Amino acid sequence: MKILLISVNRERMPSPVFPLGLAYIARALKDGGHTIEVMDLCFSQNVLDDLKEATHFRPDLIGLSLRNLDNLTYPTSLSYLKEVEEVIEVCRQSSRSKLVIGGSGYSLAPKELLEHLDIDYGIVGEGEEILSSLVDSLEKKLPISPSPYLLIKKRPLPPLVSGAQVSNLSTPDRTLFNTRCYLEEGGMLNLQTKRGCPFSCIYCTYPLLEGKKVRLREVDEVIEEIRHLIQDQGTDYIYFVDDIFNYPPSFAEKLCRRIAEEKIKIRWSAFVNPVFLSEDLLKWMVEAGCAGIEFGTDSGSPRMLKNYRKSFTIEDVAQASQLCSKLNVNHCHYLLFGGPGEDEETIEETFRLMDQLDPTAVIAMLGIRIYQGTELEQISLSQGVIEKDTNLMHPSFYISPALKGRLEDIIGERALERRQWIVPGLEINITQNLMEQIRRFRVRGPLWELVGRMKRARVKPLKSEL
Ligand code: B12
Ligand code: SF4
Repeated sequence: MKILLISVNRERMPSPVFPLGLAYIARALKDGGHTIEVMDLCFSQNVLDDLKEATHFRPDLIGLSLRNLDNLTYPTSLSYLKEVEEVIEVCRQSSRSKLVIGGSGYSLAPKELLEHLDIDYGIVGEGEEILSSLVDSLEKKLPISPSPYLLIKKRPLPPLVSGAQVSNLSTPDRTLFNTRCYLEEGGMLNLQTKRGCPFSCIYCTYPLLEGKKVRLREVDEVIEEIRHLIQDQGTDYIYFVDDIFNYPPSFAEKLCRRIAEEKIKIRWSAFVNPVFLSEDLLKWMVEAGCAGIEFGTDSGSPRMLKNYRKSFTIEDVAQASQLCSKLNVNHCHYLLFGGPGEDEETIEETFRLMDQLDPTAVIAMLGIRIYQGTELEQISLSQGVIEKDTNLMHPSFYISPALKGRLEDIIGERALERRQWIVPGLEINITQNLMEQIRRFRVRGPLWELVGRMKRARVKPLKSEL
């Protein structure tokens, strides 16, 4: 079968992100003997013309990958749905093929999106196996095998709890993509060593998307993929997209030892959970090229960590952050302000902890995006923040009633007094223009590392003219 795969994501903040999910889909379909073409819209100068040209391939099926629904940023929330609607419109005008949609953005509100976008098929969660089976049925003109993760237009929709999970993790196929653009304009390529997260933070979608059971790849395969990225794609920096890079810690250590022992020259960064970061593991990570660590810390208040059901304590955060400072590893704490129970006192505790730890950077998000199937959705319903029929494919944010109307001012004022704080929603130390200017200097890695350098050079925090 001839299949056109389209990555609709054009977001360039905080950097353009290689569509790894679609590269996995490409691998599965190619392995099934199908002919694939890819249209990645991220760097397209003229989306309509490029899409029309792509359909000259006369595909039998068009697969759309929807990574992001919106930018998760309050109060400057931006939904990408309009862009998706335009892409679908052009596909319909220039081709008669059926449309199938998948991706993390799609999987977070699948029924609503299937209806809203009027698409033929939707696949929830990991698409490799279900899409391959759908394509086989369509090609052989056989009845489509039912699956709880496959939504079909005008058919009764199955009840959904979480997304599909594949039984075997394979290797993505990046050959049909322009990886160089991502390396040059995004400063890195990406790689996945495992899927799944066993924890239950109240707002988080990751266990819904990837499941609660951690599925590990073979270390040999990951090493081979890293070598391929270096030798064939010219990569010198990667981002491990795993929900938690250092869980289980034994796997992370095994992988880092191999990278170090085989003297593979690569720099990388990843999401890290503070509770599983021992000094030994961090030393191996540094030996293996770790250049930056991102902690999903959320808060510096013990009460808020409990409310969010985090798997670690303030002491774990302090210990892990101090370890990074001791071993000179750039590290950044991601914070969420305004969750259930947040008040001025818990905010104060968080600023105090960050001042004490003095990390390379702090990234603060205001409000928490509410998603279907999370505990935060239940809390929001019970507190009347959303209604039973609120359509969560559009962004809705939870903001603690104690801070309504004041959160932006409280955080903005304090963040501006601190050099290493980045607040995307208030455009403090981050704007698209600034990021793109910096990338012109071929900077590698996440740009928060640069804020740390600015801090050392004593540059004042930047606030854009809003
Ligand atoms: C790593 C990560 C990042 C890193 C990326 C670094 C890098 N260079 O890769 C960073 C921190 C930079 C980042 C930034 C952002 N991210 Co992010 N990120 C993730 C994360 C944890 C993993 C993404 C990933 O690579 N997964 C691995 C691949 C293999 O999986 P996948 O893409 O889902 O693909 C599978 C399926 O979705 C499906 N599939 C995919 N395409 C298709 C197509 C078809 C046809 C089918 C059938 C199936 C299918 O099959 C694939 C293979 O199994 C996810 C959460 C998660 N656990 O998924 C959030 C996530 C994707 N991010 C999200 C968002 C919003 C963002 C930002 C907008 C946030 C911000 N304001 O900065 C930016 C956008 C960046 C950009 N330019 O697009 C949201 C998207 C949903 C939403 N709310 O809109 C997610 C889901 C997190 C969340 N809150 O729920 N992100
Ligand atoms: S925030 Fe991190 S630890 Fe918590 S559920 Fe999400 S991925 Fe897992």
